[in-house]
Amino acid sequence: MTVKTLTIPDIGSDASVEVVEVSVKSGDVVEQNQLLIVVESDKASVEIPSDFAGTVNSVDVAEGDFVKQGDAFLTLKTDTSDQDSQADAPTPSNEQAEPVREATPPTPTPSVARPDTAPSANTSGVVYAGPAVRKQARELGVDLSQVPATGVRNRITKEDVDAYVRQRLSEGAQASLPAVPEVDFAEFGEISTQKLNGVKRATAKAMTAAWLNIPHVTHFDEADITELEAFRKEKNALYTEQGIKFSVVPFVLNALSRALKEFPTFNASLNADGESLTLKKYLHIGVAVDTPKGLLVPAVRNVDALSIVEITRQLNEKAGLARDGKLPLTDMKGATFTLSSLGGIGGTAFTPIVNAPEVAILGLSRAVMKPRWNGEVFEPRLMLPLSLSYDHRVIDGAEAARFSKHVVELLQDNTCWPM
Ligand code: CAO
Repeated sequence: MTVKTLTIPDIGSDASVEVVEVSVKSGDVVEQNQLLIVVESDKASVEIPSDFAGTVNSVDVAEGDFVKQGDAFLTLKTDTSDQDSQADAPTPSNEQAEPVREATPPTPTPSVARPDTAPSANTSGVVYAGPAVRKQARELGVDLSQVPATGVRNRITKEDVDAYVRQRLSEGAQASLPAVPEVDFAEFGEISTQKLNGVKRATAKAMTAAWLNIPHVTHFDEADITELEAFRKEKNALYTEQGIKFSVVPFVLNALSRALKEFPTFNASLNADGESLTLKKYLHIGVAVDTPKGLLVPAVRNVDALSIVEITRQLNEKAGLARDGKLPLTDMKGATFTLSSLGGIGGTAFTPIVNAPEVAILGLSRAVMKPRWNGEVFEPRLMLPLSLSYDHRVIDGAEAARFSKHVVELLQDNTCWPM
């Protein structure tokens, strides 16, 4: 039995380097090539394995110490004679001392899965990983004992940590979103495939995010727009020569701008901490436009400062650009509330999805004549269906009912349209 003093080999640097990991303690039985300590310069980590098999007699460095080439760091009791050792031991070669990302690994304990088996979580409790990997794991909050190792002799590599994080994330996503069954439709008849264009893909992404993040409630209401309809027709006749034709939409935009001033939480966004709102003092209302490529939502800016004629002009211009595929991206940014009108097409009500990070959206369906009881008789009145979807984290049902009622009242008041 001889006691050998192990010294720091050539680590490619004359400067002192820090001991960042001591993997053995006095009394440990180590095998040849088993990792003893790891040192780290500002450029790389170097793992220093044992040149011999034996029992650790003393560890003469601790984490945080600084060492340089030639410094003694450990003594080892070994059966190998000096002669044998010269023949058997890997001389402190460049290969070992060379800075490595994942250098020569230690021999695994028998309970650790062999690298040629499928990677599985480490059940031995012994984790073999270099400091860079440990740092990465600390930053990502990863428990290295859970990471299946694929490195040489069961060392955990950076790629192993990445793969583990990816797997956990996908498991998490799957856990919160059960998969829809995949069906081979061709089994049941002829099919064809249609690729979704960019607009539809972007809409799908935004709608999924909004649907998953926002607890939606939709509040339904009706506005009696009989008087407004008469007013609109009258104005249409007056403005025909100027080439302007009003639909109900600009009137609703104006009514909304006034209602949003009264109810600022509808013109807000919930902050990422979920504990505060950003209230916007500007009123840019996005208007959903049906285009050949899909749904685009240009914003009509500062609606509160615009007349009905100006709103109509802006809306026509932006809807035209959207339909021609020429709407600048900037025109689709910055909306604080959205209006989606399906009134020109049909339907009695729908449940629009809030355009996050906005907190509410108003849907319009087709106005129809309905019999309304006036206290004495039924009267034919033109009723406009409103569908107000809102983020229930921000807006209470009663608040939504009040907001909706206020919009209805504004639409029924024909005295204050700024033409
Ligand atoms: N009730 C009855 N008639 C209505 C109406 C309503 N609520 N809204 C519009 N109309 C009438 C208009 O007066 C017009 O009639 P005329 O042809 O007799 O003049 C006709 O329907 C077509 O109107 P329009 O849709 O062309 O114009 P608009 O100003 O009402 O709407 C716009 C503009 C951009 C909102 C609309 O064209 C559009 O693209 N709507 C689709 C929005 C959409 O896809 N939403 C779904 C998004 S998912 O939430």
